[in-house]
Amino acid sequence: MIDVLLIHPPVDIEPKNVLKSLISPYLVGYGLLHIASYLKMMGYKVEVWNIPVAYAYGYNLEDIKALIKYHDPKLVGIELNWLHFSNGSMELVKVIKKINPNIKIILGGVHATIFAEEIIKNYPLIDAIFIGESEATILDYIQNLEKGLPLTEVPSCYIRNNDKIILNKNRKVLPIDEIPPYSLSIVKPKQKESFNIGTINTTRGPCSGICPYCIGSRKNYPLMIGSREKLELHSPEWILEQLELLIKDTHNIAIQDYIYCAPKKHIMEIFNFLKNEKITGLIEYFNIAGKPNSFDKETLSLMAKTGVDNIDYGVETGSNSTLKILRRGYTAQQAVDTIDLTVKCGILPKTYWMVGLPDEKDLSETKNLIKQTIEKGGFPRWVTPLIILPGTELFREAIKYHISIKMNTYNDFMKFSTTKINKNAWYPDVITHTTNFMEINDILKATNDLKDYILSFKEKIMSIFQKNLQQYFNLHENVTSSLIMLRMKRILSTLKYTLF
Ligand code: B12
Ligand code: SF4
Repeated sequence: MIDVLLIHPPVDIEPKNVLKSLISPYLVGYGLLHIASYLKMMGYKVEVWNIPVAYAYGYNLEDIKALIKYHDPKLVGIELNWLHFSNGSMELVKVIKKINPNIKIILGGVHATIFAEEIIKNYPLIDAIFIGESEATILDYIQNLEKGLPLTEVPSCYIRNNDKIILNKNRKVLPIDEIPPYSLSIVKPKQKESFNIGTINTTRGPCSGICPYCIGSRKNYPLMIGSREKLELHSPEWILEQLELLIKDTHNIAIQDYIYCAPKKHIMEIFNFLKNEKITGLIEYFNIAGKPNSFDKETLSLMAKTGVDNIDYGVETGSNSTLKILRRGYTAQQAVDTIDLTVKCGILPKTYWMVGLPDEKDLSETKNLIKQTIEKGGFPRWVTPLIILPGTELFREAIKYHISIKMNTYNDFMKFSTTKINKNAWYPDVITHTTNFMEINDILKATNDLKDYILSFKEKIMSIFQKNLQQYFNLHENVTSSLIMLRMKRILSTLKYTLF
């Protein structure tokens, strides 16, 4: 018997549908893994299961039921962090309660947080939904459960108490460096290294930016998540400890949180520290998220010397007026300059683009910027329709932004879970809104049109990339030319068929 079973759920309870998921289902959120590490550190017996990977390895639903019966946990925590897991999570709840109605089932993660009240009201088998960060609060829940103390005293969560639903609005989070780093080896079944990216969580709390569509903006975060007052950063020592744990299982490392919004001084401190430790020689792929204009020459050069070999830049659009409406804090020209500088510093810049943005009439300015960034060595990675989540400023003030919201409820968003992938990349059911200039079909057409536009430069993108390779290899001795070319070709070959 174990104490806690933490589950990364399937998109669909039927194993045969695992390959048909609209958005890739295999990745476990590190939030769940930090919770697992913390509970283990506090002496609890914990298992983490990745059901989509189990399905891909040939497990069936009966195997999953057998697993639950065998472990007979007191508590099951289901990760509902991303919108495409909503259907599978709810199905899984039914399966578990049928095996043993006494097992407590709790949910948490960003998507569960956004729709917490609606979910707990409509799904009576769920015992509690946790809001925002949950290491400290889950510990309270288990301890109260064991001691027979009232669960309604657990902070930051909706609790079902007999027929009533109670929200305890108090907050409780751990001091940031007391959250233990996680190890990928905690997850079962074990994944092949090529699938494993060890993502380091360097920050918690709201970003300093105010992009109206982002749940992390300092305007949206307090209303939607609210776990911390301001952006907090892990210390360089903690980050090194996390990195050392991750490279036991993978040589692919990423930082995808709001580090790019942290003050330069902190970013420099972290990378200087890692560079001196020389650990980065063991890394083959080191990816980081960024926004145009967020890193200067000194920072980029230091990152490159520390092993960072590619940066994901959310450029989003080439329209200066839309960039202003979205309060992105850079112009189209600054985006070009950022790409140029990144290449010169020996890092590969990948660019991300969005469609369906407020006040965007046609995409000629975006096409123009895509072309300019390609010429400087930018590698277009993703084109995706904007998803407007309930609670964000764009959602709350839709009229001001000339937007008409089409998806409001948890059930509406379940379409991200039930829609199957198709060859034409045509998904009208998951477009969340229309704009003053674009209906649903226009957003889809424009997305596909941008992808075709990018692919018309395929040869040019690869030849510029090849030209820049020498500069790149000088700094990244672990990356071989065949590996990197394969990676880049794969990006271009999947661009057309991936939407989110
Ligand atoms: C880092 C990140 C990623 C990384 C994740 C790496 C990893 N292994 O986790 C990468 C780049 C891979 C990623 C991918 C995607 N992401 Co993302 N990501 C983020 C980001 C920017 C930061 C997360 C973070 O660092 N938070 C700090 C950590 C520690 O907190 P946390 O993850 O929320 O975990 C805490 C709580 O949520 C809770 N919790 C989590 N799980 C559980 C489980 C239980 C049982 C309980 C009780 C509690 C609990 O406790 C945790 C610890 O305190 C968030 C924005 C945000 N602010 O959340 C978007 C965000 C979560 N991502 C989002 C999206 C849409 C995606 C993608 C679908 C994008 C795409 N088109 O592919 C994919 C889906 C990934 C998948 N599974 O297939 C959306 C989710 C919106 C939604 N409602 O679903 C967000 C909110 C961004 C946004 N649009 O504003 N993402
Ligand atoms: S800068 Fe990035 S993280 Fe910050 S509010 Fe804007 S999109 Fe969100």
